[in-house]
Amino acid sequence: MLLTIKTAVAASAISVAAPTQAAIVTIDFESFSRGDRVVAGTDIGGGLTLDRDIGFDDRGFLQNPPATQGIVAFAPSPVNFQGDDVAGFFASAVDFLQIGAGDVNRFDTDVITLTAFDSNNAVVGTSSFQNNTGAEFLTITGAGITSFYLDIDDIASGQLDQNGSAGFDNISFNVTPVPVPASLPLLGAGMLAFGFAARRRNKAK
Ligand SMILES: [Ca+2]
Ligand SMILES: [Ca+2]
Ligand SMILES: [Ca+2]
Ligand SMILES: [Ca+2]
Repeated sequence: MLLTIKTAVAASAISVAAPTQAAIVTIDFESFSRGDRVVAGTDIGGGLTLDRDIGFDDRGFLQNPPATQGIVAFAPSPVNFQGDDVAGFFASAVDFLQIGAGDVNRFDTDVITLTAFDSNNAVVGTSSFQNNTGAEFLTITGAGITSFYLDIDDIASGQLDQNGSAGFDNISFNVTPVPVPASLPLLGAGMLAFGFAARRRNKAK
């Protein structure tokens, strides 16, 4: 009997430890051209969709390598053609998110904040910068990220302008390995408890 229990525990432990592949996805938009449009809700790579249409530019206004380079995406709005806020949604949770955002190292001062949320819309992490020198990388690490909001603002005439102007590029994320079904570790724990109970019964005899 005890042997059977041990075998079951060992089998479930092997299943838990089975290697699962992390999948790093990087989106640099180089397959697009200026003038292209991607409509809201399209999978732009790795199961990432955005809440609004995006356009692309390669004329340098939005480029500050390495954070943004080559073809750079932006979310045009009626107020600000050259890039406003954008939200993203992941088909599967990620535990690492990095986005390059900003524009060329002149013109205005940009205030850019990336916030990552879990499936309950709780904040997993934030990353932000303010500068007039160019695009930077925003990076968030944390389990269970299923969406993000990239808030792009400008400081114009000393006032924070909610209608920012900046692009985004080089989105990287790590799709969290699919966890082993919860029933397996639970089964193992259950078997262990059963085993202890059996041993206690044997001792009592
Ligand atoms: Ca690019
Ligand atoms: Ca700027
Ligand atoms: Ca904004
Ligand atoms: Ca700007």
